[in-house]
Amino acid sequence: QYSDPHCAGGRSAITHLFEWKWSDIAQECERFLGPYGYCGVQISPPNENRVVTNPNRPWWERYQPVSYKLVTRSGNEGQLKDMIQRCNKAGVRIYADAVINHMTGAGGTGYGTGGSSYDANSLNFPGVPYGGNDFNGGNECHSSDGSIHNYNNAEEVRNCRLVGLTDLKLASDYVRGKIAGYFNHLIDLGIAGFRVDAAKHMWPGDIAAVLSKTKNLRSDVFGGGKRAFVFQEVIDMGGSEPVKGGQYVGDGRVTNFIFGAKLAEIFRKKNAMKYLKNWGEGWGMMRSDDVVNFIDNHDNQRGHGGAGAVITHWEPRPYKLATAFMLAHPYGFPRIMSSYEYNRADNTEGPPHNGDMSIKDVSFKSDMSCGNGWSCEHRWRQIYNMVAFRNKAGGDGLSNWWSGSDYQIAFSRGNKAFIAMNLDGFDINANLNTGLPGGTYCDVISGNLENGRCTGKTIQVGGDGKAHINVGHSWEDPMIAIHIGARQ
Ligand code: AAO
Repeated sequence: QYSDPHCAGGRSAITHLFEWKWSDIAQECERFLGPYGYCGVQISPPNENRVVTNPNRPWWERYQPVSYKLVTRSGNEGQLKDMIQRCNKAGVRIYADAVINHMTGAGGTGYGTGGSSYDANSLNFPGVPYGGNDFNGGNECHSSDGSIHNYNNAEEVRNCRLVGLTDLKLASDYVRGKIAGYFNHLIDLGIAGFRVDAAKHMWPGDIAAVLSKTKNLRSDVFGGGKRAFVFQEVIDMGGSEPVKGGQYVGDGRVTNFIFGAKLAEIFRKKNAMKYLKNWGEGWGMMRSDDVVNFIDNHDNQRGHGGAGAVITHWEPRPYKLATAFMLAHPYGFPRIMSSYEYNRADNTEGPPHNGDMSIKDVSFKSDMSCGNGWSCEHRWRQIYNMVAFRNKAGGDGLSNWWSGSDYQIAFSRGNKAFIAMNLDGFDINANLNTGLPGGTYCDVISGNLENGRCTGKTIQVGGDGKAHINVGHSWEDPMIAIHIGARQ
């Protein structure tokens, strides 16, 4: 019911434009995401948050709600509304990061980004309004100081404070109504769904109760009777913690944290690539329709939120390979992280900003990559062309699996697309079955199809579907990928 992302026209991947301004996202939908086939965007939390000044405006202040007014560093309600409208028009869906488990951190009083006051000592949030009765306290939480310490105790994880953040009482009908009201406001603006932050820290039944109070999506945009797309942040590394991702699949999809951690081992050559043959459910991961997959996210790329040693944009060679594998493989629904550059010794640093701390515009270079401190992984050719690859592959399954050695693999997606990767110490030079109809295809890793010509390598597929595949082990991007949408 909540697991359909509502992609328009055969699109199949989303990107997280972390901390982007709404006005920049609107333009990005029109000039890039729509034309290059992205399904949608996860946006940073759109609701009012605490203004943190020490450290000065860290990225994580947006995970400390003050009210559900739609005013943040990314923009105000008018700008949000305009962005959602323009993106929907460009065929690109918007999903809000929904911080509903808690309000701001305990202690402290002040004002939020929308001018609402808060007093986290007396649990007073007049901008909603929430008061003392709307939070879990000593009756519900039995840890020594009201915060979560023991992840092996499910009650503590759900009823106590996550890193000291005041814990909303989602068992209360009033609180459920306020959250559903916030969701319905966003649904009225044309949003397609929600990333539910800290879902591990809420009871699945409470999330279900909130969702049951939400309206259908706008029928003028999505058609009648459609429910919001819901993907819940549950860090489940398969260890001993009692809270498991699988407990949440009744409420929508779940973020699949093991995915990036396992692929990091492979693309750092700590586990052979040939074992990817049965990647997906065969590796003990959740059902394909229950997951959102990603190589890294805004937390684990900067050492927050656990979940192992992932590969990030700071290591472009393995990152492009891992991302290409994620997009080429049929398992699950992929999300591409789009980051900004930050001082890696200081993992609190917020987005690129101007002197007055307002967020800097995203700027662009002639090769379509970004400037002004924005990394824009979603604009890397090796990544956006693999989004097109995935869209073209559609519902076709994995076929023609080949592994030449531990770190050389190739496979096709039915008769639509084919990829080969090489992390071994010698080249791939093999005659492989691509599954594709005969023709001259552009390798979309090394170039594009422009005015009917390939700007990078070309690959000749014979009438029998076979092609000579060469992938050099020392190439900057040791892979080739071809699909029926890029033929000379
Ligand atoms: C800030 C300050 C705090 C201050 C607080 C309140 O940094 O010092 O106390 O304000 O004033 C973000 C930041 C936080 C920030 C917060 C609010 O990351 O630093 O706190 O905004 O401004 C857990 C949750 C998960 C959460 C993650 C960060 O389960 O939901 O922590 N992620 C989301 C967001 C995130 C945000 C919040 C939630 C809050 O994506 O950006 O926080 O809205 C284990 C557990 C995980 C747990 C981690 C925490 O992980 O399994 O559930 O995540 O611990 O470290 C191995 C294990 C792995 C384990 C890991 C670490 O890898 O396999 O399971 O070790 O122990």
